[in-house]
Amino acid sequence: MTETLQEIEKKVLQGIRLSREDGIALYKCNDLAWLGYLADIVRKRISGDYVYYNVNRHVNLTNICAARCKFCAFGRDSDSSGAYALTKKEVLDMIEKSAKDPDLRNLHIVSGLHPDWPFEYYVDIIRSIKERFPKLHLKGFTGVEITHFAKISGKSIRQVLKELIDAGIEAMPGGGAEILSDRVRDALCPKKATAEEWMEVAQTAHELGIKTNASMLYGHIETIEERIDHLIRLRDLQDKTNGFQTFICFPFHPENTELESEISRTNVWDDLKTMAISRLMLDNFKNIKAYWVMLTLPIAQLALGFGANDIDGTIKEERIMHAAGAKSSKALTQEKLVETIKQSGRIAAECDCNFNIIRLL
Ligand code: V47
Repeated sequence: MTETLQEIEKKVLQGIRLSREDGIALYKCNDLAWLGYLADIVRKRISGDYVYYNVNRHVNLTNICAARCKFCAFGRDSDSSGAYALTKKEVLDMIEKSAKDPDLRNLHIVSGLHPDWPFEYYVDIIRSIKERFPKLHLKGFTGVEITHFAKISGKSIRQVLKELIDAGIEAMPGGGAEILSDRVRDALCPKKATAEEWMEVAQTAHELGIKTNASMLYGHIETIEERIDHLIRLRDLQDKTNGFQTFICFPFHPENTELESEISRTNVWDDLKTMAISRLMLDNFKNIKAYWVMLTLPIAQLALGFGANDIDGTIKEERIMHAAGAKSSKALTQEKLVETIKQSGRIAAECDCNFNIIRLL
């Protein structure tokens, strides 16, 4: 092992924060077992032996999207085949069906940036869901959607967030962060929130008392340095606000995207390395998610040994990653999730969208 890596190991064992150079050195290291060993030490120290999961349903209100990011296979123009936009009745009926399952607790609401819907439509939908299903916890709208709502309504980000919180939003998902670099965003997703805007939404939400998630979409045109800078930017904001709940790595899935002919799916080595390095760099995040939808269940289970302590939820019907060729199933039973966690020797902790524990298994 090189001297640099030995120094990094010492720092980790002593609980000393890793630098940008350390992060880059970790990416250059191919001793995957060692990376997992270090990440697992930090995982145990920060979050113990619980692995969080939730019984949830994904709600994607529309796939019609004004941004049309190059990495996305879900978004459509309004006149393209497969485009859809749900009415309030359709949304409520869909949730009604899912809510027949008495264990359903959380809704995860992420959608395209519909070019014609007014902000009031979203507020009305959230208020109506909360009125009809008061026991469901609502995690909704990425920083990109919030920025879009501010633009179409002429309101400030703070005002948009206040209205959504007042309507029933209790936490926010981590999507839309992609890579927090203007170079990458200008090339892949120039029509949506800039890195600065995404960060402003997260900070404002935290100031208003709402917890949010954070993510990183990797394995496309970004450099290793940009991945590490992304993690450090999130870590810096977390130092200020402590408002991030969990961090999710999204390995880029190229199928049916504009990048399909140029870029292939990340390999499992990169996925596990990125999981471990995220755990090591984000020393002020309590939770790191192994999103089984993207990783597939066996690799998500393995990632529990590489720093992860959150495995997401039952989902019911996943659309965004499956549009891009995800090979996992579109839903899981609670039993399967619990079994997957327990096989790793850890304790399954069912939680709501704010990581409040509902029960331990
Ligand atoms: O912002 C889109 C990613 C995100 C692709 O907070 C892709 O717990 C890989 O926010 N390959 C939206 N990734 C989904 C999202 C989410 C999902 C699950 C859990 C949570 C959470 C949040 O999906 C987008 C983008 O980063 N994405 N297309 C793709 N082809």
